[in-house]
Amino acid sequence: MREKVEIVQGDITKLAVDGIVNAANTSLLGGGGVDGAIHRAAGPELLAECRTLNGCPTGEAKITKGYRLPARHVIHTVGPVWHGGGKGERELLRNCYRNSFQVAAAHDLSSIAFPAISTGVYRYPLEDACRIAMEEAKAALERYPQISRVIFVAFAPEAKLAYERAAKEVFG
Ligand code: AR6
Repeated sequence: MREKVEIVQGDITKLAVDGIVNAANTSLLGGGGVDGAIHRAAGPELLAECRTLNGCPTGEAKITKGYRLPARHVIHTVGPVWHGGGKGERELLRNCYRNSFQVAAAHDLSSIAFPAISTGVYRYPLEDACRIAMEEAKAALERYPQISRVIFVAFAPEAKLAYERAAKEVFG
C-alpha cells in the first residue's frame, strides 16, 4: 500500500493526474489559496461548471472536469474551519478525504492528488491534518483497488515533513 502513496512538494495545478482535489468553500465559486490557483489555471469554464453544482456542504465532495489543467478532473471538497477541535472538525476533515476518494473511485479515476485541506486559511493544525489524510489514504487503497496512485502535495517544506511523519506512523 505505501508504494502507492507519494509525497511531493510543489504546485498541485501542474500535476497531470486523473484528478486533483480542491480545498474549496461551500459556495464552490472560487476563493484564495489553492482554490484560487486551481480556478486560474483551469480557466473560466471551471467556474461555469461550478455554478451548476449549487455549492457543497462541509465534508462533502463534487467532481467537475479539469478544463485547461493538466489534470482531467477536479474534485471539490470543503474542509472545516478550525475552531479549536470541539466543533467536529476532525470528523469533517475525515469526511473530506473519504468522500473525495469515494467520488474518485465512482468515476474510475486511478490517480488522485490532494492539497493539505483546511491547513491554510481555515487554520487546521498541520500534523493532525496530515495524519487524517494518511489514515484515509490507507483505508481507500484497501477499499478501492482501482486507485493506484495517491499524491499528497506539500506547498511548504513543513507540510512535506508532516506528511512523511504521518506516513511512517500509519504505514509503519
Ligand atoms: N498547490 C498545492 N497546495 C497549495 C497551493 C497550490 N498551488 N496553494 C496553496 N496550497 P488553503 P483551506 C496549500 O488556504 O485552508 C480558499 O479561499 C496551502 O499551503 O488554500 O482549506 C477557499 O475558497 C495549504 O497547506 O485552503 C476557502 O474559502 C493548503 O493548500 C478557503 O481558502 C490549503 O490552504 C479554504 O481554506
